[in-house]
Formats: sequence, C-alpha cells, structure tokens
Amino acid sequence: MQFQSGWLMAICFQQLLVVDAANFEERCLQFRPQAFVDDSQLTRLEYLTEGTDAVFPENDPSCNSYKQQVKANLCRIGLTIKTSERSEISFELWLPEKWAGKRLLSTGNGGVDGCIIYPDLAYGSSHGFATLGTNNGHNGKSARAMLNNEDVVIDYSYRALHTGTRAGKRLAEAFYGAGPAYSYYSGCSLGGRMGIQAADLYPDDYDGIVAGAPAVDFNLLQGQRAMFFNVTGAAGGGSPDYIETGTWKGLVHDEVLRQCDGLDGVRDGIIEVPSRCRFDPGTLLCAAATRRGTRRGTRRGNRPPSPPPPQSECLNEAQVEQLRSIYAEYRWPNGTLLFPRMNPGNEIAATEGLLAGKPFNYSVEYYRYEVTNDPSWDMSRFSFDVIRRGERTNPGRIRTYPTTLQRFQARGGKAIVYHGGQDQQITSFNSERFYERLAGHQDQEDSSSSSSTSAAAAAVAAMDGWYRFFRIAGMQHCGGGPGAWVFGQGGGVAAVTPSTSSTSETTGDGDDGDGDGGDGFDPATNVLAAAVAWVEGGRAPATILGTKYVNDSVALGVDFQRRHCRYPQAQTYLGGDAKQASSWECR
Ligand SMILES: [Ca+2]
Repeated sequence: MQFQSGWLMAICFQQLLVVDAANFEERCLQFRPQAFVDDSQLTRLEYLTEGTDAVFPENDPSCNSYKQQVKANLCRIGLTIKTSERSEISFELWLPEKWAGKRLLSTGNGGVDGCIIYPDLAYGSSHGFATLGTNNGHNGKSARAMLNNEDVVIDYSYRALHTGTRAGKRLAEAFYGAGPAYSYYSGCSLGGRMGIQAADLYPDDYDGIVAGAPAVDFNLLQGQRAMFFNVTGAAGGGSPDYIETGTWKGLVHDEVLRQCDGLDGVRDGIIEVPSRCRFDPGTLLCAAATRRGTRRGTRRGNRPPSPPPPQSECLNEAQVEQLRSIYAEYRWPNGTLLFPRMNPGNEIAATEGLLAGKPFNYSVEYYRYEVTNDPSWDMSRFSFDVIRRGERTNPGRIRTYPTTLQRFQARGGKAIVYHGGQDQQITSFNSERFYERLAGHQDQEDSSSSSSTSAAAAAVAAMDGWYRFFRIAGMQHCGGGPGAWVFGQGGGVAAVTPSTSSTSETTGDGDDGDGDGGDGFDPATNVLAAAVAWVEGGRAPATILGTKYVNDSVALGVDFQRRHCRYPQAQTYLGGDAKQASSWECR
C-alpha cells in the first residue's frame, strides 16, 4: 500500500465512524427519520447485512426491478416526502455502518424515469457513502403523472433531487451525530443533467458532481431525438426507403468504421476522437449497379431491367439522403444550429432507439405530458413549431443550459463530466459544445491578451480548476460498447474498477486511502474516487483509466485498459500493443 494519499488517510482515520454491529442495528431500528424531515412518512426502516437483498416489491413494474443485493451492513430508510400540495417523492437513504469519510452521495435518474437506481445505492454505500436516491417525483417509466401537474414536472426537473439531498444531509446528521463533511452527486443521462442543474440552482448542495452524458439543452435534445423517426420512416413496411436494422448494423456501421476507425491509427471498433469522423454515406450508393441496370434495360428493350441490388449491399439515393440527414447537424429552417450531430459509430445500439423506425418514446412522452398536456399528441404533429414551443415553455425549468456555473465554481465545487464517444441516445458533441459554452464565459485573468489562442488556453486552464470533461472513446450511453467503459460511473459492472496497484499500469496514485484499500476505489480508475480525491485532497484527475472486461464479464478478466483524455486533449496512438494503455497518450 502506498501512502502518497496521506492527507486522506489522516482525514479518514479520524472520521471513519464505526459502531459495533449490535449497537448499529439497534440504533437503526430505533431511529425515527420521519421526525427530522418535514411532511414525511416512513415507508421502510430496516437493518441489512452485507450480501443480503434489499427488496422493494412495491416498485412500479415498469422499473423492472424488485430487489438489490447490498454490499455493506447498513440502515435502510424509506420515506415519502411531500414537495407541494399535489406532489411528493419516494426517498431512500442507505446509511452504512462504516461511514467512511463522512460522505454523502446523491444518485440520479434516467430517461423520463420515476425509478430509483438501486444498483447505485448499493455501489455508493459499499464505499462507505451515506447514499440516497429518489423516484424523481413520480413512479415508473412514463411521464403520465406530469399531465397538467407542473409540480410533478418541477420535481422531475430539480426539486426531487434537492429535496432528497436536503433530507439526506439532515438524516445523516441525526443518525450519526454529525453532518456530512462532504457531499457528492453521481448520475448519467437525465441524471447527468440533474447534476448540472443542481450546480446551477443549488450550488451548495454538492462539493463534487460526477455528471455523465448530461441531457443538457434538454428541450432541444427532445426535438432532435424525435426528428430521427421522421427521417428514417417507420419500420415494418411503413416506409419504402426504410433502412432495415440489419443494414444499419452491417452495411452502414461497417462503412462508418471503414472510414473512421483507422483515423486514430488502430482498427479496433473504437473511434477515439469522434469529432474527426465525418462519415460520407455517398460511398454506399448503388450508383454503378443502378446505371448498369438502366443501360441494359434501355439497350435491350424487351428485357426487363435488373432488380435493384439488396439493401445489404448498397443503398438507393433516397436512403443515402436519409443518412446524410441523420449524420448531419440538426438545423432550424433558417440554417442555425438546433442540435449537434449524432455520434458516428453508434449504429448497433442506436437501432434499439433513435434508429428503430419507431417514435422515440422519451420525446413523445415529453411532448405529451410536459409541453402540450395532450395525451393524444403523436409524431404526426411533430414540427419545428412544437420544438419551439418546448423551448419557449421550458417546463419545470428543465432546459439546463447555463452559460456559467459561477456560484458552484466560486464556492469550490468540482465537476467531472464524461460522455461516451459512440453514445446512441445523447450525442457526445453536445457535451463538447456545453464545455465550450462554459469555457467561453470564464473570467480571463489576462484580459490584455490579444491572441485568441492564448485566450482559449487560458479558458481551458480556468476550466481545469473546477470542471473537467472526459471523452470516453468507444462507450455507448452511460456504459457498454467496444471501449474501456468501466470506470466507476455507476453500479453493476461499471462499479467493478480494478486498483492501479493490481494491474500492470502504475501511475503512482495507489490507494485512495478511504480506509478500505484494495477494493478498487482508486482515483486513477474510478471516477467517483477521483471526485473525492479532487474535492478533499485537491488532486484533480488528469486522465481516467477505463477498463474493458472480456465480453464485459468481470469473471472473464480484464481485456484492456485505456486512459480517457480530458477535453480538449485527444487520444493519440504512439505505437506498440494497442491494448496497453502506455501505447496511447493524451495530447
Ligand atoms: Ca480505432
């Protein structure tokens, strides 16, 4: 074990709060959380031991989750908390017996959910965080509860999280006898947006925020995601030029990789720097075949023209035009940008959603229950007008596209943002754009600088002090994909991060000193540990070493690791074995 993190060791040995098991169980069962939170009702109070299941049979069936194995001894608290006369949240707080570092972790939600992400509660509490989650103000995976109820929309936008966080801090203080020393947030997708929104509206809520694939500029994002269906047409024979799923996964994906995979020097299915990939679908046009068929038909007169070649080999002009629209920036009729372009290389996963030839469910729910309050709204009514309406009404202030997070920055908050380069739900180019937006509003210390290059460098340096954005090459939406996508961004496989000391890669970071070393909670490989090291020790992450397991199975062992670069640095291949992290460098 290394002791370079002595500062943290010292803090943690002081603050690690351990109560003997019998006392802890008794204290848990005698605790009256509802006495400490206004307008709350107790729904669950139990002591759970490591390895047993937390069950939640009342969870909405659409959440498709009824139990979660806990990974530490803990006190599980469930409350409902009223947020207005016509809205409430379901709230869970898992208080571990070993409260490492007196830390609180709030977790986010996804999509248009109403589902507590229990694997994240298990993950946080396994590392000693008092960890909370809420149902974000409604139950299940539909936004129907928002119909004509702005309070439910407000909960979904920001109030459920803020209410839960406030309750979590209060309850931790009441239970442990001392309030949290540090508060963190971790969430992805809608949850990434929730983290950014919290930094904007409630900058004191968190010291450290880990925000993945944030759904910022939310109203226009919903418009952009709705658009794909109108371009692809309907699956199942509904549209003559519909591109079949098999064609997307085969012909189109292969051609994207043929054009772009090798740009980084290694053909491995990973497009390291997506901004360098400008996919040209023109190569897929059945031009030669079509012309041959036409000539033959004309010259020989009485012989029918050849049938068009199958879609698995090439595409007709309408289909190629379709691809041009899909891979292009989405623009308003006047040509200004509405939303950045889709990530090339995401096709295999995108056929499950944006490219499925079906209306994109999250967008439909948003227009029905948040924008128009009309449950009969469907994609036949989709237009630039309804996108404008969403942007104008900005339901529940959900837009989340600030030009600055100055208050969060000023109070010393740290944000780590990550986004997969082959994301099939929210384009990573949106996170690049958001970084530039924030960077453009940095106060420049050297205002006399006449060089735009040095001004840009100064802006990046200023951003590095509080906001770092990591492009996760080859990752899909929040996880999965051909890249090294495991780095502690959430529960499940993503939580199983190896320690640097247990791999061939040694960066000198060693154990993070959280008192339970050797569990992989290492700032070099784990983004949540990196946030802790940054907030509590001032050690900002330069890179994040991601891990790819063989077939994404932890049991099969590590396939390879790669360091993810912080924007605007880009992954650069140096040569040698591409599966060695040392064969790459961020420049
Ligand atoms: Ca590559």
